[in-house]
Amino acid sequence: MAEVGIIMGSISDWDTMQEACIVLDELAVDYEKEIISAHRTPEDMFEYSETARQKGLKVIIAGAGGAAHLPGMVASKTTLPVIGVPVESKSLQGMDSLLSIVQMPGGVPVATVSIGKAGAKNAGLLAAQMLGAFDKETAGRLEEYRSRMKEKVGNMRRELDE
Ligand code: RP5
Repeated sequence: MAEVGIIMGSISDWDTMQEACIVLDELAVDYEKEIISAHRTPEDMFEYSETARQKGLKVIIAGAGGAAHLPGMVASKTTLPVIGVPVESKSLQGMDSLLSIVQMPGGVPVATVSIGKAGAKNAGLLAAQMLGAFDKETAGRLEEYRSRMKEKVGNMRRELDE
């Protein structure tokens, strides 16, 4: 059963948002993904947020670009943690998305990650870490993930010395 819900405003966000899916696959965390637009399908957005908990979701990752109101609006209708991914926009390189997502007024938090693919990857990792706070198996897989990163640095050092 999916524990992480990944939503995005458009198919054009998928290139970015798939980074969250890739890392969740690596960590064997079940997730679901859907396109839900705050301004084009607002009813679906509210339905998704209002039913997320009863479906068994524990964390929502929401990615959007431009006037990126999806993460904040989803957060307004659920007390599940919401992680917002600012998608890089063409006109303002994602600064618009970042500021739209990060500048939530006090009261309804959205945990905002960095712009673009690195942000989406970190959103996946952060969601797994939230689950890992209550689940030893996920926590163990996160430790292994960190060990693999450490090994890669070892490889870089050997490459540098060659
Ligand atoms: C937002 O508008 C989406 O999240 C996307 O980042 C942006 C552009 O959408 P498209 O015009 O590519 O569908 O709602």
